[in-house]
Amino acid sequence: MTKKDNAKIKQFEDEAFSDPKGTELTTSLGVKVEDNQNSLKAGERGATLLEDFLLRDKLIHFDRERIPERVVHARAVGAHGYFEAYEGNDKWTKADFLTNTKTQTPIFVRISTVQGGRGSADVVRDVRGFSIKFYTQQGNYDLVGNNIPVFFIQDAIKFPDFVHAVKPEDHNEIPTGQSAHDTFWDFISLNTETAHMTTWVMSDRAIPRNLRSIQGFGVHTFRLINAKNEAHLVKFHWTPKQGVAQVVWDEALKLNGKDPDFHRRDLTDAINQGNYPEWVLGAQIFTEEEAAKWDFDVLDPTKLVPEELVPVTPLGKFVLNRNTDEFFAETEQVAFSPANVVPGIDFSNDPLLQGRLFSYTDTHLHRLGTPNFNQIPINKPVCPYHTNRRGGFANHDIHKGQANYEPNSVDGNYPREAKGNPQAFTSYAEKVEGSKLRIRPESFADHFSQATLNYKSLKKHEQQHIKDAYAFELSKVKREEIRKRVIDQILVNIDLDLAQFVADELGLDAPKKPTAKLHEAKIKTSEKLTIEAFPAPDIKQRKIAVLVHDGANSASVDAVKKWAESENAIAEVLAPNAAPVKSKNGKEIAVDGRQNGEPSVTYDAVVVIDGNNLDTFKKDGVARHYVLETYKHLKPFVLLGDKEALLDTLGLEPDAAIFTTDDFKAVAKDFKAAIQDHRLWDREEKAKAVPA
Ligand code: HDE
Repeated sequence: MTKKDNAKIKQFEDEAFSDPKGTELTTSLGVKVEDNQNSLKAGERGATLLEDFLLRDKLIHFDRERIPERVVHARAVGAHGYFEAYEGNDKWTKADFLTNTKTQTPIFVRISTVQGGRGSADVVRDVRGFSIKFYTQQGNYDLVGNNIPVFFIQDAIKFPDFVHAVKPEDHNEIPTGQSAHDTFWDFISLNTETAHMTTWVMSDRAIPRNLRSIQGFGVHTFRLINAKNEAHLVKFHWTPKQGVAQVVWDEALKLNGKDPDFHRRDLTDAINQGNYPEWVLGAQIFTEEEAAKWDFDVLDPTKLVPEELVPVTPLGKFVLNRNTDEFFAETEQVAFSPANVVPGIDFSNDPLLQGRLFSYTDTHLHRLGTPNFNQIPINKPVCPYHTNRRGGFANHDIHKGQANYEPNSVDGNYPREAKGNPQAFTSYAEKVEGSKLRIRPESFADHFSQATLNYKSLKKHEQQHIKDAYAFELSKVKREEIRKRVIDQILVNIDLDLAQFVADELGLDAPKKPTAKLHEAKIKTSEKLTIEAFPAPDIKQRKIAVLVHDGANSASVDAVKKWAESENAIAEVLAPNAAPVKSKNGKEIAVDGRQNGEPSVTYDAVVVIDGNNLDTFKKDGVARHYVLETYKHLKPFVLLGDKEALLDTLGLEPDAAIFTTDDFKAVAKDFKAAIQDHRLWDREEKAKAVPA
């Protein structure tokens, strides 16, 4: 797919789904509508006539506007972009989009939460789904992954039980978008294979700062096949060039009320702003022989391959550069499936993956209501396709020729099998033998060593957040026997200190030694599991709240705005109300929003402008809360002018992310570095003293 082809597709889309500007309203059949306000009545005050086809056309469609929401991953945001391959991938794969470095492959990405319904909030503690559809010249390839490298369960047959347990409870549909409830933890406590994944879901990975700063993982082991038909096993990773970042738990809780669309808005804004998010798609590539030597099974989706064993090979990069035009037509109707592969990529026998290969298509048949769902524009391949599939609801394709079967003689046996064509898909001839069994392999029996590996590999503050998250979630569990079972059967087998902390928080006892027979893992810590391994390279698209009152120094406002612009960041001036404020020299300062309406949790940093009377500030509870909350959430702020007095009033001590100065320029460099770091974790202990 060349840039020109890309442009052609866009032009075709634009023509087919034309812009409404300058057009008049019509019915679905194109009849112009003269009156869209009144239905057709028998007399001025009379009954509505059945004859009113304009009314019927409108209501009949409206009545059917919803389709079943996804049973999981219902809440999402979607965006378009492109993928570019790096050189040298033909060693591993013959997939055209991964080896042809001269083309850009169009992609569509959908990022989702798992538990909540379509209308739930964004910043819940949850896994993020991260699906990518590559519209390649060899057909559509879908990478349907998560932002966490492992999964809860080992076998697809357990998935409906797991999902029932995590979703809102059956009897009252509570809670929304949360795993902090009895049935989820009951399931966890009774299925020790979930231990590793729960350390990730209780970690900061599950409360991302934004969706531009999450990693993606294919989770399962897949295969890459090269032109010589040689196979390598792979684990896919995609790593954000923006770095990885989280919010603190109190921010997450507040964001869900103050801006439930926080993540969706952020992604859309960044793309509109031209700050296109980018990820490097890579893979850990290894052979069956290498994998056979490791002390875990690569077919077990509750295990990751530590990067100490196999580093990630970069394969290409992808960029998101276009927002959707219509949420339903694109983000809601897009149909991903791990079964959508192209020549050069194949599956492994991971029993979770094997079940997924069936489940997604089955879901689409239910949700989209027709086997023709691949003809919906967002799902349609961009390469030519020739099938003998005919009929079915909502068939859009009009086929030419007489033959709808193969082989045929009436149309010269076209479309015919692509026999011997290296572009055709052939399954990797993996040798299989064995008895038919419902069995879990012994090599899947170690449920704890990688849970411990993950926990031990994290920084102190990340470990503390995990402790706090287990304590928070379990404190919401009503049944004491479930709380106890999580401590006794899961936590003590991950880490004794973790178990003791959670037990203390819940007023329970923790066993003093592990209760399971533990497997001694060869690798004890891994460098790439901490978020700190993925720092941000800049402060592009970060949002800075600039607080002003009447009497503010307009020169300082200008200096902050100019600096933010030079960093590709966003400075927004917030005042007590939306009216412009008067600067100290009588100038009007334009205002972007109200301090009350644009809360601190939606910003990365704050600057309090000098010039306004300190007493005014002291009396303004909203502004003072703004600064206190910014402090509480470990974010940097600048207090211009004589604001050290304010620090005193607020009872805050100076630290490395608080800047007091008369001249913004003097602290701009250090302020930038603090914003780049996102949060000052060293402040966390002290910040506990500040009320939430
Ligand atoms: Fe999914 N999953 N899943 N899942 N999953 C769905 O498909 C399923 C699993 C993931 O943006 C559903 O179209 C089974 C792992 C994402 O549209 C459904 C099993 C991973 C998305 C389904 C799993 C995922 C889904 C619901 C265990 C990470 C959103 C609606 C065998 C690698 C896709 C739909 C999108 C969605 C089934 C486990 C990721 C029901 C049976 C592991 C990102 O078909």
